[in-house]
Amino acid sequence: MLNSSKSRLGVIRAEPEPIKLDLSSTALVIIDMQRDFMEPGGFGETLGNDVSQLARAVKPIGAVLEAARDTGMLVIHTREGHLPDLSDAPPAKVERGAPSLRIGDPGPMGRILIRGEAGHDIIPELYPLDSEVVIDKPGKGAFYATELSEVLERYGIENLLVCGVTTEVCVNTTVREANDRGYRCIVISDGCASYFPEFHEMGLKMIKAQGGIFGWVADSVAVLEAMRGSAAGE
Ligand code: C5J
Repeated sequence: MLNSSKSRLGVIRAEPEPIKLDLSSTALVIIDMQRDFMEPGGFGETLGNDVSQLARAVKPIGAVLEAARDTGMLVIHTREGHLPDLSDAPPAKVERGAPSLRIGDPGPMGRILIRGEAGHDIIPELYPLDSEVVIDKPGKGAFYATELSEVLERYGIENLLVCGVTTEVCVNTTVREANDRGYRCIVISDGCASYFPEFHEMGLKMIKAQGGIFGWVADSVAVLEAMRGSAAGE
């Protein structure tokens, strides 16, 4: 059940400074925790990446997801992918680079990055409940060509706890889109990961620099403290 009527204030120990939030108008947004990015044989690996780099984000996300479910917070999962006929996949994206398999090609988890295929689905550890929102997106940002804005407006959401993969690509793009739309974004540092640890670090720095030019950064422990504290009425 969603806790939307009563405000529930929480303070998150974040950088560049602590942020006080009404957790009843806050959603958890989990970006692209799909087999295609996380497992061998998927889109991420076709690009030459070491997918084991992303595993570290699963546990912290799982802990925040459990707290969100316990406290009735709106949970939104996103999935990057394309229609089977590739009508929403720009040729400039499909033709880019020299991957071992291109978007739409058959791979060990079905067609690469295609909706409905096994590889496109979310990993079992973080699988959405039927009651949770799943946004399918053709791009890196979760607002472009999706219904995300309408969903957030419908639930009266003003703040986003953002995590997922990869830090500098889909997490950063979504946070920038959200920031321009007026949302306060708190990025969960250990709930994000990149194939390139140095991009992860820089991706987080870019968000919190200049007084938090795109948002705030906090680890999962700080986020959980605020969520659990507010649930206990502190
Ligand atoms: C990428 C994503 N890296 N979810 N997608 O292509 O970050």
